[in-house]
Amino acid sequence: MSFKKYLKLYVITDRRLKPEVESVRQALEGGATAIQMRIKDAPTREMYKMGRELRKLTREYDALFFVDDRIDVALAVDADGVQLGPEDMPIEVAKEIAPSLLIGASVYSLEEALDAEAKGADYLGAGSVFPTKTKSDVRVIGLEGLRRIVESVSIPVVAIGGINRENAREVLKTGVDGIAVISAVMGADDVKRATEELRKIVEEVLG
Ligand code: TZP
Ligand code: MG
Repeated sequence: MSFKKYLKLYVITDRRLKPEVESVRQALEGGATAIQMRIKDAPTREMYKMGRELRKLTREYDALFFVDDRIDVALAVDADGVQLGPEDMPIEVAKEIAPSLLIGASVYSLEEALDAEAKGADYLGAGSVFPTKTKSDVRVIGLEGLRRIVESVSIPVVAIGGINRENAREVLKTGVDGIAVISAVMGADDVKRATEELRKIVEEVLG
């Protein structure tokens, strides 16, 4: 699957930590292979405008671009894909509406992972691997929970939740295709450098 190699360092925006455009540029400079625009509670027009800018930037750096939750915004800005959780548009409906988009499913258990794969998800965002302050009320599945998911599905898996440069190696060794991070990159003083460090670890383990 040709998009798989772009999942290895998947960086997600968080405007509570950094404004999107400059932080995404720095993450791309540092070697992010995919960017997800994650904005909760902003007017649709604002998301659309930001999505257009980030789409342009990700093209310049040959990175994939995903939009969280919003299939309409993903389509409007010509994103590569959309990330859908259990409360978002059902995967099978999203595939019908937007056959051109990659569908990433956010899953928090083995059961949800198998269900998302059966419904046609193109890849999984599986977590939360470790406790995280970034998203409230997430279930922590641990490295074992993650490993079970990786072993049970045949679509690519990106690990998410509490991943940083201290624990990235052990996460990558579970057999995932990539790691997704918010605070390890967006919470760093130097976004480019934090991304570079993670990319180095990813290259060491995944090649
Ligand atoms: N989904 C599961 S955990 C999480 C999301 C969006 C938050 C990840 O953020 P961080 O800062 O990398 O732990
Ligand atoms: Mg969602």
